[in-house]
Amino acid sequence: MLSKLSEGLQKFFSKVSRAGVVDEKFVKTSLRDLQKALISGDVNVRLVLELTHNIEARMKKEKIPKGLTPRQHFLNVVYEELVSLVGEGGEVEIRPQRILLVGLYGHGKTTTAAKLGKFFAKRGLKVGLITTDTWRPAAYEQLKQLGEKINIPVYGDPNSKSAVEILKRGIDELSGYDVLIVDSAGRDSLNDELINEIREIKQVLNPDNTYLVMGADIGQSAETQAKSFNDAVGLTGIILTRMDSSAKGGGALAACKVAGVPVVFIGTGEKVDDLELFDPKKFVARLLGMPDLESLLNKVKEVVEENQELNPEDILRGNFTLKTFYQQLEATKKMGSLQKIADMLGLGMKIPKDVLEQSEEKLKVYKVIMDSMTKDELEHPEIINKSRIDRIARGSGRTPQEVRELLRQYEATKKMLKKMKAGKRRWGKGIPGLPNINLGGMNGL
Ligand SMILES: Nc1nc2c(ncn2[C@@H]2O[C@H](COP(=O)(O)OP(=O)(O)OP(=O)(O)O)[C@@H](O)[C@H]2O)c(=O)[nH]1
Ligand SMILES: [Mg+2]
Repeated sequence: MLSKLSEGLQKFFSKVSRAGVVDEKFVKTSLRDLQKALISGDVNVRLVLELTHNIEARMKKEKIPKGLTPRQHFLNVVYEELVSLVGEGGEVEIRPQRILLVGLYGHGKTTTAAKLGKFFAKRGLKVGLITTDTWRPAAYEQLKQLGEKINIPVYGDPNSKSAVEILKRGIDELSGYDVLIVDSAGRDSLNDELINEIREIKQVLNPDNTYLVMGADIGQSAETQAKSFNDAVGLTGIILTRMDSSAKGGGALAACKVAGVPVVFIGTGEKVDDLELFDPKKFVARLLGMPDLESLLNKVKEVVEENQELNPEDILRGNFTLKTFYQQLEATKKMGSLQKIADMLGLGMKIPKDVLEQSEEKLKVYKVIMDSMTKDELEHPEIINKSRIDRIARGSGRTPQEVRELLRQYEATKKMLKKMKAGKRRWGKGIPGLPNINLGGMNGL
């Protein structure tokens, strides 16, 4: 979906991830890439400038939250601003209701009527479809066929010329149904004839929701179209179709936000299942190629809150014991798979599967070994001699070599921290609250 915009955004994110220093100058120059990506997605230039201005202002004004690196803070701000650019999403209630679909020719009303029907039917509601389209030849036939595919009754009358008459009869015919979805006729433009027809339909139907069905390929012109339909007939939401095949979806979404009408669903293909509730956070995260971004950000926050003593600065200043190392591993585990963390940090790297498995396996082994250590040993690893190694190995059911390897890893990490303390390495890519652990070639995580 929106592959070009997505590509541009991902390029921007990976550039940020690779940057040595994320300072004011870097923020300014890298935002130019973000602007290019958005403009190529037909996002209105004024909105793009506003967005990047907001990001710059927030970077200047806001203090970096405890536990986040400047890079993570920057990515987070960009993510939040992108979410707000594409809108707020709408509310869809799963309850009996009447829905009217309106829109211009060929934007996807009929297809969407069937998709919506399936959406509510899947959620246990009894759905009926009505077509009042007396303009398009074979409009009834088209919806009828779709209805048969999804087992939903369709009312229409190809011989009648009166939308309102058909509608009245349809409502009678489908009186026991929970959800009625009305597919109305389109026109080339929003002319008086169409406005009057929709108003008459609304009077008879008294819909709970009136959705404008609009193809995402109109990009930023969605603003005018949404505004004029809203002014003329009143809308409760927008369904943006063809998000799968248009490069301008980003622009269309931002335009709907400006028009002040929420996008409630997006159409993502020609099939009856290709309809999604529009969730701006999920949408942006997916555009960025990081579907779990939101939940990971939350988890990182939780972990940072729970592990105040794991604040990098404190660790740099104070004691890095095996106990701290152990807490690190626990925190890492809580955050989920290493690949997810790498994705979240925008490292843009694919961790080879064998390394990944080995590393996660290793984490488990280390944890088991440390569970067999005494408090004293965890706090003062230097007291662990050969006989203690043997005892720990026996207690944990692991080999003395593995215990030694853990101690070596701990020593290596400790050394690295010392170096960082001496300012030889910049603190940059660490997981919030977690010093870099050397995990079988995964330095830098
Ligand atoms: N790729 C893609 N195609 C879609 C989507 N929604 C609708 N279409 C296609 O768009 C074309 C027009 O769809 P219709 O549902 O007939 O549009 P309409 O608004 O009812 O058209 P009129 O009745 O002429 O006003 C069809 O070929 C659909 O398959 C979508 O989300 N993605
Ligand atoms: Mg139609």
